[in-house]
Amino acid sequence: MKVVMTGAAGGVGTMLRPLLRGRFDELILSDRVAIEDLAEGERFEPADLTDLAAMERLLAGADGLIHLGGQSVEAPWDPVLQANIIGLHNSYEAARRQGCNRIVFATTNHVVGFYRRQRTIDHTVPIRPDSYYGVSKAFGEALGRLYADKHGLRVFNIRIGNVGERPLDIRRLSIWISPRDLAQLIGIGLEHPAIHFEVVYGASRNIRAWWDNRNAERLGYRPVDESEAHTVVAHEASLAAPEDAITDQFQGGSFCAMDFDGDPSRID
Ligand code: 15L
Repeated sequence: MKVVMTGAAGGVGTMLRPLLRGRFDELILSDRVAIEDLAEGERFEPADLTDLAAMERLLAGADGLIHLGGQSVEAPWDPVLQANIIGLHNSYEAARRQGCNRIVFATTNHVVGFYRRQRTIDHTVPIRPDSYYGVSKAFGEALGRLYADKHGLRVFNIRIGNVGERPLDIRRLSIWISPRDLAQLIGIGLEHPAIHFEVVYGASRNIRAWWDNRNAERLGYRPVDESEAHTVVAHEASLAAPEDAITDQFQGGSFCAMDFDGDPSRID
């Protein structure tokens, strides 16, 4: 299997590389920024998501795409538009034209960020984006549905919480995913024979989870890491930087509070 990873120079890509290396016949790392420290079994090909022809060259002969590329936090509209709307359309269209049939799309918890922390939500709830970034990832999920239903691509959307070696604060105890659990989910997305279009949450075994992730479990996901092992450090971090009154009500945290001038009492 020849697999391409976009956004491979970013934080998540860098954590995943050692875990995915050697797992496929070929792993091609792509980004706008060059990757110099290539290991055996890795190859680098530059590509800009906003350049359809470059994306087609990148995906020629590929069987799978792990799409981490694009804007990964909130930003003004134009960079979000370029990377996550135009760039994502280019990625899907290039995949379709080149016969790259499997897409693992790194979407985000910010697609559903305005759900309250008391709620447990699954992959079927209506979207509640908390930012332009969250809206753009919701668009990405919808575009994936179109390419699955209309063009037969197999699309696996991972609504990632927060990836890291450990949860950074109390909020992240509910949404954290370790790099190896994320690598496991990506493997399911690329290899599970029965995927048409799926949405799962990218979370480890977190007992404080806000997400019912039975859809991932149904597909074979068995997370091995649990956030509870890191509670002391996470609490210390949150004590040092307490959340404001909007941030601490909603699952999306500070993404909800940015530019907020709404009425929280109307958000059920
Ligand atoms: C995300 O989607 C971001 O990519 C990441 O940097 C974190 O901010 C994360 O969400 C989060 O919600 O903590």
